[in-house]
Amino acid sequence: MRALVTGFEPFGGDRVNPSGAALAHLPARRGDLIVETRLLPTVFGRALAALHEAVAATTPDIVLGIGLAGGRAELSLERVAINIDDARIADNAGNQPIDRPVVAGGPPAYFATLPIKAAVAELRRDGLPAAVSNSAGTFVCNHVFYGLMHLAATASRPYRGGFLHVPYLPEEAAHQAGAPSMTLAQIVRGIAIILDVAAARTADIAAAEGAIA
Ligand code: PCA
Repeated sequence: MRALVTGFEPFGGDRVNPSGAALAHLPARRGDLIVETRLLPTVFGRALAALHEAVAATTPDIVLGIGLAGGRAELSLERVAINIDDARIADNAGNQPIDRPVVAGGPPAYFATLPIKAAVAELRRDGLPAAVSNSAGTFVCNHVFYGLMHLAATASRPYRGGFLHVPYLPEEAAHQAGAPSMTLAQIVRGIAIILDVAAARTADIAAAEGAIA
């Protein structure tokens, strides 16, 4: 089984993006799961093009997008991706789309198909603050989340998809009074736990469907 995990470049004046920084620390393999990683540009359109390329190259069973949500205190498993680009700030190429669809003619929304409740329970059991979130925003993260779910729904080779928003690293929060933070080691541990839960559930479903022996 293969997982594709994506993170983002820094944006909005931050020096580091924990979602991108975490990628280098993920193991290439966890049990039977092969873990592929890709850093995406924080740019509308280009991020999705890079995601499509990565999915074609890695043929994943699981796709987990990851991004920074500065100000959040918990690892946030996103429940829903919406078909809207509505940027409060410019992306890294100066684009600032307002009220535009991610995919013209696409459905209004997609739900994550990774086991988000089970993942949150496991993260909390491990002592990591975690929650289900009902909005991934309307910036590049939601754009990629919607795009990855749309691709899963329309591609010839479907996969289970989801999105994780992570808090600031302490070194970034140190410059934002009152902002909560989480260490890179905790974020990396959290991602590994989410992948374990997703892989176990995906294997159960595949076995039940007779897709694998
Ligand atoms: N967070 C932004 C985009 C890139 C990232 O890491 C977001 O939440 O949309």
